[in-house]
Amino acid sequence: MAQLRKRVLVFMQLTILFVCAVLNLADAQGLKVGYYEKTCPSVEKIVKQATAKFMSRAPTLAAPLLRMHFHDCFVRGCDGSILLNSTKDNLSEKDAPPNLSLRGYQVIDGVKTAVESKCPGVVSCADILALVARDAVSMLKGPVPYWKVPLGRRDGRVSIMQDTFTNLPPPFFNISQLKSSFASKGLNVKDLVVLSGGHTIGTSHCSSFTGRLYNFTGKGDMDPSLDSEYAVNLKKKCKPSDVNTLVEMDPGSFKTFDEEYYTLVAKRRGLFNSDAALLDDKETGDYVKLQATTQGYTFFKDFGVSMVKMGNIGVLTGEAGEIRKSCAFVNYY
Ligand code: HEM
Ligand SMILES: *[C@@H]1O[C@H](CO)[C@@H](O)[C@H](O)[C@H]1NC(C)=O
Ligand SMILES: *[C@@H]1O[C@H](CO)[C@@H](O)[C@H](O)[C@H]1NC(C)=O
Ligand SMILES: *[C@@H]1O[C@H](CO)[C@@H](O)[C@H](O)[C@H]1NC(C)=O
Ligand SMILES: *[C@@H]1O[C@H](CO)[C@@H](O)[C@H](O)[C@H]1NC(C)=O
Ligand SMILES: CC(=O)N[C@H]1CO[C@H](CO)[C@@H](O)[C@@H]1O
Repeated sequence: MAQLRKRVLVFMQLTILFVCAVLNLADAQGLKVGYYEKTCPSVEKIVKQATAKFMSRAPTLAAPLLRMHFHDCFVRGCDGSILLNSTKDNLSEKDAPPNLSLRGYQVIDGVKTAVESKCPGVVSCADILALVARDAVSMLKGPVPYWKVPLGRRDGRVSIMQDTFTNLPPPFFNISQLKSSFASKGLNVKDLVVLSGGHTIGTSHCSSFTGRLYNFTGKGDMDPSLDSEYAVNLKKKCKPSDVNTLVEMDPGSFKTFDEEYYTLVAKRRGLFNSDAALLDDKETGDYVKLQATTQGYTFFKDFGVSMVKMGNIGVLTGEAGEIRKSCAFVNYY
């Protein structure tokens, strides 16, 4: 009897150890909601108020701010490296061609200043960017997704322009290239189709997709996977070598965070090859079709889940990195 009790006890201890190990693993990144509870309890309020000020003046900033967080996370992890300015020796991520349409750095700097005035040297720029991306989206008109942002990221000290070429998926990627790009960041096929839904807001330069309209295979042709009526409209807006014109990615509702993106992709009206490619895989294709209909609509909830996963990519925690004083520059010691 005593032996049985002992065995049960050992079993329970092992179980507890195992559960702790699993929890620990899940928490290995160390980010948590409310991370600044003791050190800067009002941080979320300050960020929200400061972001709201910018958003009330320029609501279209939500799209580039969301995209900025994506670009930060895919290059060297979510460490604020996208925010660093070039130095005399190094060109930084900011100055890479894929940044062409990134804007809103002044929002991050403004929010950082507001946070610093209350809690100097405590909150990282990487965390501020993650919060601003969420807040800017949640301030758009209409129903919007909302998610809790785990915090505790530290800022990196390195930003190299070339890193963007190898880490950011370009708009001409096909489905297998997209899947492996996301997999290399620890994101799965569902995250790919869900996060692509970010293209429900914002605008694109013609140059990101004119390859589909003119000379697609070098025979003066157009991408056959693009709806021809839509292609005619796009050709009216974008001449072959146009690099300046902006078009709405989700025409008619590019300011609204809705499921229209999936409706368009399902109708072969996705703007980039990477959008259209979502129809070339069973899992992503099924998801597109499901979100395009009202039954089974889970986009908002899914988006929050995948944003949290994206926000965990390669984060610096603990003693790694630093808390930048100014988001555009590493600290000077
Ligand atoms: C799946 C791979 C992706 C590719 C290939 C891609 C590519 C692009 C390209 C080429 C643009 C237009 C840039 C321009 O010409 O101005 C763009 C815009 C945008 N992307 Fe993506 N993207 C991807 C994933 C994402 C993700 C994960 C998000 C966020 C969750 C995102 C959010 C946005 C937003 C909001 C814009 C509009 C920006 C603006 O209005 O300035 N994209 N994307
Ligand atoms: C840092 O870069 C941003 C955006 O490229 C620019 O607007 C700003 O003036 C730069 N700051 C300094 C001090 O050079
Ligand atoms: C500058 O570039 C070098 C080599 O690419 C890199 O090792 C260094 O960390 C970079 N410095 C910054 C501040 O990004
Ligand atoms: C995607 O592109 C790569 C590289 O060009 C190619 O090897 C692969 O076969 C393509 N996959 C699909 C599904 O088209
Ligand atoms: C189309 O592409 C082919 C092959 O790259 C090139 O030889 C031709 O000049 C291009 N035509 C136009 C109109 O750009
Ligand atoms: C906002 C910003 O920093 N844009 C830069 C993007 O990169 C180009 C060079 O490719 C710079 O000229 C822009 O200033």
